[in-house]
Amino acid sequence: MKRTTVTAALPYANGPVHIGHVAGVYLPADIYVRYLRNCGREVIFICGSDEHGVPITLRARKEGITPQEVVDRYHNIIGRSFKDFGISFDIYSRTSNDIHKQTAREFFGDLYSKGAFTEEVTEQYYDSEAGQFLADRYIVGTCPVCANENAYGDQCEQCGSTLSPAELKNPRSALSGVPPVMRPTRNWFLPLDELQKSFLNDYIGGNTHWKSNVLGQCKSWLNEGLKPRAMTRDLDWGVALPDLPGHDAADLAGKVLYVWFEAPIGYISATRELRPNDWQEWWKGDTRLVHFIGKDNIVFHCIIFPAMLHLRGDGFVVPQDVPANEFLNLEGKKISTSRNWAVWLDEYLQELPGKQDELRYVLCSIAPETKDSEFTWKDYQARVNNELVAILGNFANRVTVLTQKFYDGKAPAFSDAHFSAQIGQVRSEIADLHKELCADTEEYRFRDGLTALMNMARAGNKFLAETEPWKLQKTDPEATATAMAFALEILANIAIACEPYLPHTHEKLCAQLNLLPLEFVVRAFWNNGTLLKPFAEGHPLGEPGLIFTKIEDEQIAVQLQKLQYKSMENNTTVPAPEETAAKPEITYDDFAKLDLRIAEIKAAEKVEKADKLLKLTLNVGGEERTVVSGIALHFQPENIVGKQVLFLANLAPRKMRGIDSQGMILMAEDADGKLVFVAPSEAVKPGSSVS
Ligand code: B3M
Ligand code: ZN
Repeated sequence: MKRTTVTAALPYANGPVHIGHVAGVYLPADIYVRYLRNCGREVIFICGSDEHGVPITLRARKEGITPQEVVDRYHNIIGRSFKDFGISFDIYSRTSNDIHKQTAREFFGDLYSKGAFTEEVTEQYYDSEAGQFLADRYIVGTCPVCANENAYGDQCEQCGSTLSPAELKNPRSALSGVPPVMRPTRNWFLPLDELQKSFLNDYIGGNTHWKSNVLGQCKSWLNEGLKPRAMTRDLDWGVALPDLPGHDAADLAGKVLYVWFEAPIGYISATRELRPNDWQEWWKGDTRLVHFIGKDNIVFHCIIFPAMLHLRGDGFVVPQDVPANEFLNLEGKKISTSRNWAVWLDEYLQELPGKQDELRYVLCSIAPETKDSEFTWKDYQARVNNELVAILGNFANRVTVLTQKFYDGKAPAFSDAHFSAQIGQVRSEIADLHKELCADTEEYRFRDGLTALMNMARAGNKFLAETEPWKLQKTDPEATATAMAFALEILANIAIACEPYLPHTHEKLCAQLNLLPLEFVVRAFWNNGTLLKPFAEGHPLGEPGLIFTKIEDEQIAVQLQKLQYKSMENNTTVPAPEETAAKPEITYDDFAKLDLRIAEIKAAEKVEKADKLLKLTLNVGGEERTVVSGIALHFQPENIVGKQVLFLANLAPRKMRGIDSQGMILMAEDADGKLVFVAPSEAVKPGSSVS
C-alpha cells in the first residue's frame, strides 16, 4: 500500500483561524488522517504557518510592529488552538524557518538552472518617496464602481469589486501618500501558457476522480488560457532569491520569491524538518500526495504547484488528490476577517471549554463539501442538544449508568438464549453502517460518514427502546443481562468508530468502558470490519458520566451578541443586505421578547479613537439611555440630533470602548451599504412602544 502525504493549507499568520477554515480544511484533513492511521496505513500530516505575503506587512504597519512580531504572535495562537481542538498534525511548522528558506531557494535555483523561467522587464508602480515598488495592496485610491476613497489596488472592500491598480482614480501610495510612478523592474515568470500545453492539460484531464467543484474550477482556468505569472516580487518581506548565475547582487536586491511559489514548498520544508533522514520518501516514488484546501486556493494547488513539481522532476510526485471545499457562511453573511464577522477558533475554545467535539460535530455535519453552507449559533445549539446529547450522549449514558446500577459497574453475562433475532439484526445493521462509514471517509464524504456513525447510536437507542431490559430485571435477570451486555458491545464499537470524527469523545468513552483497544483489534475493525465482541463477564467499567451536556439559550445569546458588537466595533462597513440570507422562522413568543420603542436622539458625539462609533444619548420616554452605535462613517453627529429612531430597549448592556451601551438603534440598509434611520411616519412621544 502506498504512503500518503496529507497537507492542510498553511494558514496566513496575520490573524487567528476561524470556523470557516476549520470546516473547510483542517477538520476534514484531520478526520481523513486519523482514519488512515486507524487503518494502519503509512501517513504523515503536514501543516504550518504561512508567514510571508503582503497581508502580513499591512497588518504590521497598521499595528506599528514588525512583520516578524505579527507572525510570531499568530503562529503561536494558531498552533495552540489547533492542538487544543485535536487537529493531529505530525508537524506544525512555519515558513520563516531557515530550513524553509533554504528549501525554497534550492527549489527556485533548480528550476532556474533548468531554464524553467522566463525573464521579463515590466513596468510596476513605484513609490519614489519610500524608495520601493508597491504591491497592488499598497496602492489606494477611489473605487471606479462605488467611489469609496480608500479602495485597494486589488479590491474595493466597500463594494467587493476586484480591481487592478490602473483602474483606481487618484491612486496614491499607502506608504507615503504620494501618487506612485511607473518604473521598470526585472522579474522571473513561470510560463504557464507553455506548461498548459506541455503538461497541465493532460494532468488535469487525467484527474477524473477529483471532486467536481475542483475539476470545474481547473477546467475554467484552462479554458481561459493560462498566462505567465511572476514568481519573484519586488517586496522586502519574504524569502530572498538565491544566487542566480548571470546576475549580480544588485539585480536581485529588494526582491523575494512570490509567496505562492514558496508557501507550497513549505509542505516539503516541514517534511524535511519532521523526517530529516527519509523526507524524500514522502515526496517521491510510491507516494500519494493529498492537499486539503479551501476553494480560493485551487489554482495554486492544482495548477501552479503541480507545474513546479513537474518541472523539478527528480522523482517528485504531483498531487494525487485535492479535495477542496467551498465556503462556510456565518449567520447569513460571508465570514469576513476585516469585518470581524467570524467565530475564531481560539476564542471558541476559551469561551466554550471542553466542547471541542461539539464544534467538530456541528462543523462536520454542515461542512461545505459540494456547495457553500451556513453556520448559525441556533443550529449549533440544536445539533448539539438534539443529536449529540439526545442520541449519542443519551445512549452512552443509559448503558453505563444502568450497568453501574444493576451490575455494580461490571459487564454482565451475555447469553445466546435471549433476544437472538434482534441482536443478530442490530449486529448486521452496525456492520453495514461501519462499511458505509469507511467508504465515506475514504472518499472524503465526511458528512455522510458522520451520519453513519450517529446511526450506530440510533440503532443502539432503538434496541434499548424495543427490549426495555430495565423492566425485566426482576422477572428475567438473564435476559436483562444479555440485553445490557449487547448494549455495551454496541457502545464499545461506537467508541472505536468515533475516533476520527470525535477524538475527545473516543477518549471519554474508552475511559468509561475501561476499553484499552489493542492495535490489532483496531486494525481489524477498520480494515476488515471485524466488530468488537461482547466484553468478558465481569469486565470492570470506568466511572460513568455525561459525555455531552446541553447548550443553554444564554450561552447562545452571549455568542450572538458578541458577534454583533465585535463586527460593529471593528468594521468599516456593515455587510450589505445582498449577502443576507432569509432568517429561520421564529415563533410569536420569540418576537414578543423584543422591547421595541421609539427614541429621540438628544445628543451625539464621536467616540475617541474609534472612527466608526458614535455615542448617542437617547430620550426613551421618562428615561435616558446611552448607546454606542457603529454609524459614524455615515452620519455627522450634529445632523442627527432631534431625530426619532427605532430602538431595541432590552438588549443586554455591553461595554464598548469603556462606554456602557444600553440598547441598540435599528437601521435600514440598502444594497449599496447606505444606512438610514427607521422612524415613525409622524412624530410620536419618545418611549412609545412598537409592536
Ligand atoms: N496561506 C492562503 C490561505 O490561507 C494561504 C495558503 C497557503 S497553502 C500553501 O487561504
Ligand atoms: Zn467600491
